[in-house]
Amino acid sequence: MALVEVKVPDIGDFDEVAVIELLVKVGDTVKSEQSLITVESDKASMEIPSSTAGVVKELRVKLGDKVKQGSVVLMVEASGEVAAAPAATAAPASAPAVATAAAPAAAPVAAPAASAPAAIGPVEVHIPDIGDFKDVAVIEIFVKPGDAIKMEQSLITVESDKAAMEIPSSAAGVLKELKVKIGDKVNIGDLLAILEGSVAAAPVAVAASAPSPSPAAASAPAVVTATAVAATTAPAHNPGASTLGLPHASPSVRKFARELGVPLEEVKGNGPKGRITQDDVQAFTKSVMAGATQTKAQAAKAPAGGDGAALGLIPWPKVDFAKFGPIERKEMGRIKKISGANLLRNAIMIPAVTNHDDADITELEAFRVSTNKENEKSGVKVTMLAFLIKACVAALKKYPEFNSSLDGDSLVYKNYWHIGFAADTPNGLMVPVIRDADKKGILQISQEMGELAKKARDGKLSPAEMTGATFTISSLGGIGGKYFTPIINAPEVAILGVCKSTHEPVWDGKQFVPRLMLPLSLTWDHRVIDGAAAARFNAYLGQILGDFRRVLL
Ligand code: CAO
Repeated sequence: MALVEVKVPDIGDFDEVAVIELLVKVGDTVKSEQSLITVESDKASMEIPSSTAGVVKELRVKLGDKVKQGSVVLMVEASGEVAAAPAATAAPASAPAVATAAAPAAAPVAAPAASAPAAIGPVEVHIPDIGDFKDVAVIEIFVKPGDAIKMEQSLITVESDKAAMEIPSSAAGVLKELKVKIGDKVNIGDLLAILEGSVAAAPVAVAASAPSPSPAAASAPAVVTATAVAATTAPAHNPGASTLGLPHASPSVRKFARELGVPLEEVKGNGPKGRITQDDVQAFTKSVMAGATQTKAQAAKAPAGGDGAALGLIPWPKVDFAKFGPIERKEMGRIKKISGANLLRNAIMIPAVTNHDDADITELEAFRVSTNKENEKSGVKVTMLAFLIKACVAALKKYPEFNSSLDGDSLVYKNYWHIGFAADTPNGLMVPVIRDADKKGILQISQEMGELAKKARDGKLSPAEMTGATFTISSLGGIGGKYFTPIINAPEVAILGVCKSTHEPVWDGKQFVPRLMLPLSLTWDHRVIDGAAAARFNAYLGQILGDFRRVLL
């Protein structure tokens, strides 16, 4: 198979355009017409397609290189398939395939009618010669009626499937009317805008070639054609910054973002000189889907206090409480606001189910009381929660999906067991984390819990002490209650709620006997965990709490 040079085709009057993206690497199999690199001038970026199918053997350009028509882009071991257009010319290496079509004509086009240099009054701006483009879509509009438009100022962006380009105004004035809207398909000569109130500063060449307006035509709008994108007077484009607030991305990335509904202007570019790549768009989408990022549109739809508009719900009731009696208004604390937002997201986004069960802790409580008596002098008090943490670690090891997290379509199983516990503090709910609870004994866990709970109440927990939990326990055992439905602490997939143990009559096969029963409420994410697994988890937890020796098995 022959090695074929793939060259930059005819890209219009562009000279020395920069390579800003490499879309293939050595070893890749490319199809004919597949985009190989993206190049960019000061006003347009375009993808250079391959005129040959085959395997990439060598890349002859790198990021930042300047290329022009005829520059060798890469070497392909050709498989025989040749682009349709180039095949006709039998010049596979440098055929002007799509890139030629993508290349906007640089030269101003003669105006079809008068364009006097000093014409004052309405001025029509038309779509210039934009190469072989036909029916290109308007994808961005930068101006609105009433805007003062400068000569060369970009009015709109049009895009084909391979290139995007800005169409600048060839006249200065106030925009009276814009004749296109997003999604419109435009062609050379289409009326783009009407300006008025200023001098129609059409390119001299155009004006000079235009016939003098006849007296009859004097009051009619002067007609100029916008210069094409490669106007030499246009300010140099800084790829690191956005153009007129436009995000810096190639046409294919823009198209990709548009298909996903991603607002490109909110995506941080990690490509060369801050360019937004397809990976950036994907990462942004992932982050939004995971709830870690909110788009501006989402934020606007969900005002503080969450009126449910984003969910299509009826508005939150607005009540003048003072009408019914005296009131006092207090701003919610910072922690309550933060935890509130998290709880709301978790409650809405997680298909959560709660299983309730009871564990017989008669013997365990007796053991705990005697241990505390023995250890009275140590100052460390063993609480039921410490046993619960240890028991949960054993259950999490037996049922690892409870110790996992969802990441897109994948489940991340964690081989560490960091257990968070909800702590009630004067400032609101906090969740300190006991790290590596599997490696710690009950006494150490009790001691750490005491220290962390105190730090939480004193508002001294560090972020590191509140992150990384794989499972959380919320114990209301010291307060009361029977069962409740705790909200999962995302990205965890389950949480155990514990209430106050009480003596209850339990049938032992012959008679009812008083046993100390601990109410357990396990909430789990139904996307990850099935009801049967949850029931098994609770049952196993109950067995361990009933006889802690099972942990050793
Ligand atoms: N059943 C019966 N008694 C229990 C019990 C249970 N499940 N759990 C604890 N107790 C008892 C303890 O033995 C202790 O009694 P003594 O003082 O007689 O020994 C008493 O209740 C107080 O315990 P505690 O609450 O101080 O200690 P703890 O280890 O159980 O809990 C902590 C520590 C930090 C979790 C707890 O103080 C706390 O903040 N709990 C609230 C958690 C919360 O707000 N959850 C809701 C989250 S959702 O909004």
